[in-house]
Amino acid sequence: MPNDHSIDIESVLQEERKFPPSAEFSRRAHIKSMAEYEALYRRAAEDPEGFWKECASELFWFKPFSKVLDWNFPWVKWFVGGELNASYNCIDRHLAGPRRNKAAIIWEGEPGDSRVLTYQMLAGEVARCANGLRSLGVKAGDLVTIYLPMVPEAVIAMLACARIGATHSVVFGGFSADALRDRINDAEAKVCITADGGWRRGQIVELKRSTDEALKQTPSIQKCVVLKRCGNRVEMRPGRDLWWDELMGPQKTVCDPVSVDSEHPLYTLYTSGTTGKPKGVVHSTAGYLLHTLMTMKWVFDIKDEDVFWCTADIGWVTGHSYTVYGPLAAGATAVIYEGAPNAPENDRFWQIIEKYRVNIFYTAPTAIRTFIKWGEEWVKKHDLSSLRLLGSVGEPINPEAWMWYHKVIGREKCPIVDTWWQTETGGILISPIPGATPTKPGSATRPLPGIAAEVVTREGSAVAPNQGGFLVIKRPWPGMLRTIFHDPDRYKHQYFEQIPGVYTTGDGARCDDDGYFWIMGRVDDVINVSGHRLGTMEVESALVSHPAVAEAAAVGRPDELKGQALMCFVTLEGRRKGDDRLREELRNHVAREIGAFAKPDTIRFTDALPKTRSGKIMRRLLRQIAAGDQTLGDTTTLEDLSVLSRLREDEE
Ligand code: 7RM
Repeated sequence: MPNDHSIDIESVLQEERKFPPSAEFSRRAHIKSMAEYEALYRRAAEDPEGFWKECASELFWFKPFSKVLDWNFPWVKWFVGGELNASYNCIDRHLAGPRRNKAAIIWEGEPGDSRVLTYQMLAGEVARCANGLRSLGVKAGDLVTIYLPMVPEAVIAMLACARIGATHSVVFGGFSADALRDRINDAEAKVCITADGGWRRGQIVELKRSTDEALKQTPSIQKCVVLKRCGNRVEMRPGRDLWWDELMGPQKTVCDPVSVDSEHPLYTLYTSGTTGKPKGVVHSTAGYLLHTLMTMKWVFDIKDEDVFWCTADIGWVTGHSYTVYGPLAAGATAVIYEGAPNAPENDRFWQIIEKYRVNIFYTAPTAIRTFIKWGEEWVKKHDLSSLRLLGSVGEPINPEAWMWYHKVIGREKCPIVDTWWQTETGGILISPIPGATPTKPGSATRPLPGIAAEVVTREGSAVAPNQGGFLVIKRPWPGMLRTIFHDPDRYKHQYFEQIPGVYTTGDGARCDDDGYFWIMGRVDDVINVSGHRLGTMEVESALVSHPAVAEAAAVGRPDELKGQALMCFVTLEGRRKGDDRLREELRNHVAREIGAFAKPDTIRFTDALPKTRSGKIMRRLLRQIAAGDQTLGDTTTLEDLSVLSRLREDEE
């Protein structure tokens, strides 16, 4: 007898709209039709190793691999015995042809300064930096922490590490001294690269000051390289601190790339930590690079003439994969912007798109919801006609935000790729193929070729269409993480022992009759109301579909009667103020959209929600606030600490 508790999350929201790509887009796309996608998917499913072997010929190898896959559950090796260099693949191989003088990076500083680096120029800068690091004693296998603003030197430093076989650990420039210290110590980094400061909303973020604080307790650090960006006064400690310009300036502009093993750790990156202690996700060289390169073609349909802009910070995996490694491996032109979207005014992004005639724009739902709040007039001031493709990443994009993105930014002409992936997956796993897949607002649609995604019960058996469950990946893929730095047990336990035999993503999802995936939120965040297990996404989506609501977060609060009561934190559109009438209206609205059982017990209006630096709502903190906890655990990943105290002051 099928047991009821095999259904782990109920799905309660329906979305019927469907948007096929235009014939014009499909005709020019790398993948032109669903038939073509299906054939590729089938080919990869039937012969994964043959498929990935063929893909791997897109990389430049110093030594060919002898075996495609070595899968010793849960430990994986891809392209066994092969040797290559990531910086060679991202730079040198483009120098022999017409890409030599093409812009690799178009950089825009917040104050309005800008820089363009061609592939040739990038080659010289990376070589200089690689030689500079070498002169400090950095060699293959060493770890380098990079704590920089969004400046070209961040990319240069990453590629320079890759060039000499050092493993980089980028720490987001908005992190505090304590967060930086912990990450340096976990990585046991030898060198730290930072800047005097970075620009953010017209203010200087004093990075060197935080670094000094952090380096008081980091025994592994031998040298600290300091880039001059803002010109603010900094202290330089003799013997430890060196100016970037003085170190790199005199270096040679050529540097032989170190040939590393396919599995050599290219980088470690600490995850955003919405659930607690940060962990260092380790990525390989060959598999990771291949994954980012293939997805640039499949998902972003990248062409040589495109200007590609991913707005993510380099301190987030999205910046690693889709500002640095993916675009550069593909020989593309990537835009990098240093500052805030509202500096000096709310239209900065649209101004940048117009200025550089950006073709492909990739951002996060949290940003889109902010733009909606700011109003269309900021968009209307600019010519966005260069855009041909839009992307979203980081959270489920609720259908309301999707439609706004489609109409206002995409002028109903651009396909939207809602790309589902994680720090751990290295690159995109589930996403529309823009020239093929008819999109449905709110769905990341279908898995990419080679990705065996499925929705299953806690026991690991597939659930029926439209039933919620755990999103898992059943076969290894090249871009997957290889381990957690210094913590292989955690790698094994967290990802491979939750559900037997598969990679557990930690997300809840459902798959509809067309095989489209709908991400319902983190399974840790699932709310259990009177025996109904609800994903956060669907309740939040229902709230945001009300015209007064800009953003919402749903959490469970312990309740004697129901087990959990449904509590929702809501921010409103524009300057609207919340009152009891609106509160009632919103509760009824959710009941109408989902059902009476999902009617929120409490709605709390707030001017902001606690988010990670990459814009994810930290429901863990809201849950704790809802439960009246006084201690909130790790808050180092929180974007704006003051949000928390404001939320508490608001308590009724
Ligand atoms: C790239 C990134 C991963 C988590 C993931 C999801 C959520 C990301 C989407 C999404 C729904 C999406 N890495 N997530 N993309 N949920 N639709 N398109 O975000 O490690 O920082 O976060 O983010 O919960 O597990 S991450």
